[in-house]
Amino acid sequence: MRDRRFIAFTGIWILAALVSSAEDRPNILFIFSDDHTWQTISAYGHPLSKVVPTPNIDRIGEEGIRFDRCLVTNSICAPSRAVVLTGKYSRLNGQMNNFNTFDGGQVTFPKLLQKTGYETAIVGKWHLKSVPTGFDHHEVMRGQGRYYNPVLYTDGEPTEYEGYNTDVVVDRSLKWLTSRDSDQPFMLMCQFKATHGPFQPALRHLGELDDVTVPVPDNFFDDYGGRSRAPANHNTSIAEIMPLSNLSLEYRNIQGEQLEQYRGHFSRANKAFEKADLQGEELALWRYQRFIKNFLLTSKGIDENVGRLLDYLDESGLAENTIVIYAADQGFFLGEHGWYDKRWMYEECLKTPLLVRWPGVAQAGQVSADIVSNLDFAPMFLEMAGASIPGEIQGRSLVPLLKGSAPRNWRKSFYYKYYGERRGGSVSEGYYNHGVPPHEGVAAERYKLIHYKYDDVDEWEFFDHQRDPSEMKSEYGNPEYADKIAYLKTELERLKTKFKIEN
Ligand SMILES: [Ca+2]
Repeated sequence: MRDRRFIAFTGIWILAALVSSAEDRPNILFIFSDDHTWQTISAYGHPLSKVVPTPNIDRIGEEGIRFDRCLVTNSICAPSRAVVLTGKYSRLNGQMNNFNTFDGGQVTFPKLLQKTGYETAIVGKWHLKSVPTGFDHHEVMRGQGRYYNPVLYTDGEPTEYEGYNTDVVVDRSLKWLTSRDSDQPFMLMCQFKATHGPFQPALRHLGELDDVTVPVPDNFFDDYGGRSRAPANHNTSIAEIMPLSNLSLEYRNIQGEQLEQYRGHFSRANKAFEKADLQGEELALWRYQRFIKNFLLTSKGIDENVGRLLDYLDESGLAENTIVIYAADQGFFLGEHGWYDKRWMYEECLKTPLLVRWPGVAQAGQVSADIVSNLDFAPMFLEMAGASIPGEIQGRSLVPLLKGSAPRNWRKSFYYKYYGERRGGSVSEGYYNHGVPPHEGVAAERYKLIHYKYDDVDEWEFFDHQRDPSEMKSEYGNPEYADKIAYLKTELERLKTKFKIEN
């Protein structure tokens, strides 16, 4: 009798524990932006971010942890999104460039979260061409989407929303959060088009920086000496290449009062420019100011909307049991080396912002200098949700780091590969999109080795970040570094074997 009572009691206790753990599992709000590089997020302390601070995004890190060296495996939009979803390198998930269509049949972390009892949703930018899989609800743009009056698709059905893209994405995210009727925990991916080019701020922010001169990076007028041939053959120059559409107008889908407001702002700017009759370096600097102001004000729209999401969590009582993650798909050049765009293995776009708040688990105010990656996001989400992590996932969960320290065997070196994009027929043989050729390399804590091997080029670069944080002079060939270079070459081969990167 006693035994039976004990068994019944134990059964009830186990059942209660299971129910309780299901209820206690944290919600996950993953806020993900596009090209919103760390230099513009004031938590990272870069001079550019002082012009337009981001107090709401900063708050996530202040109340949780800021990762100072989160590196992407392939610094470009669609591939980064595929790495986030799968926890695998581009070669293994098949999304090597922006032209592929993502194979939505493969294992992704949203699918695994669904299986473990999470309600999942994605709102905003998707950029992977195939229909999103693993989500109970999706409302996504096609391709890049547009900044003003965007169209979101659910199961192929379009709906146009009046307003500014970043505002609309949060309107729709809040709509989903407030109207959901479920006892399950949620995982919401709120994904902004901003700050992707053409850099277009909300109309309310136009003109806010007209009287400001934004600081110019020291290496804006880079001559590309002392490195391989690759950076000298770039096609991402703000001074010469950047299309005017990135600098000024896109009237599409703007009408009436909106159009007048937009046109008025840019015609004032254009008149000032025409009057000045600028040439050479002055013209380059004018183009830089025009670009950076639009970029920073587009960033401002993100920060305001992150504030709306955090306010909602506070007001609804969800904040205590909701993990908030802020990240971008990769970093971006903001005039360093004279460039805009990404793709290169240089630090500006190799590194992406990552801030995580997890009340009661991640102590507030932490800063991590460990090498982490977008490869680690999928296993991190799975561990947060109490789901098991499949062996095929190549990243490592960041949960131990969130709890205060990295495991002793945490990575000290990191493999990177950009595959290059050739647009069939539209450009001459040998031309790579934005002039960025295929390259791979290894980033370590202090040193970085890059290998450019394409067409008739076979060149290496080696940088010492302690002496040369801006990566202006390759030390490859400097005998002082011979042992470091040899070590990183060994690491390159070891990591390629480990991650099954055949070419
Ligand atoms: Ca991007």
